[in-house]
Amino acid sequence: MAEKRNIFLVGPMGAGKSTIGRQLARQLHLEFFDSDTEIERRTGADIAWVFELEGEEGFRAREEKVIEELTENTGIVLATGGGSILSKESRNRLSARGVVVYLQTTIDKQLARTQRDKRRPLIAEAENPREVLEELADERNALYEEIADIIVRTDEQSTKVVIDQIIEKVGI
Ligand code: SKM
Repeated sequence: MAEKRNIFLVGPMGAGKSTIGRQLARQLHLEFFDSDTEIERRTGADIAWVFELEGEEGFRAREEKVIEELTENTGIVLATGGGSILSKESRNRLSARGVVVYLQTTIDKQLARTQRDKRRPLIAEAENPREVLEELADERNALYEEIADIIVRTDEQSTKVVIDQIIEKVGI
């Protein structure tokens, strides 16, 4: 890359942001961050525990702060939490400070990838996780689209093919 740009991955839980982000960063020799991991590192607690102790509101405040700080870097790949785009400030920062890649997938894939995951308290306890994911999609898909520079589907292709598409579309 001529100038070190940032790549920010947005999309719902289970879209593959962390897995794809880590490999994409390795391939491009960029540093990788994951906002959920960063919150866990700073609090010393897993995401489910942060939700339990501080509620979703407390978690969102932490998430906004982490996005604010991480997006100040240059030359990073950042996998964002699925709900990080709920914050207008975070949407503005992501749009302004890097190329935003929206990873799209199906509800079926999300369900398969998020089973028994300590980082997904919003669906872990739900009686009907599919319904929750559908509601979240209704509420959030327009927000992902609003800030996306590039949209890539992750449900029908391998991680390698997704990464090749991102690299091609970003024009790195
Ligand atoms: O940030 C975590 C947390 O479980 C909340 C979330 C969401 O709201 O979609 C997604 C995860 O990445």
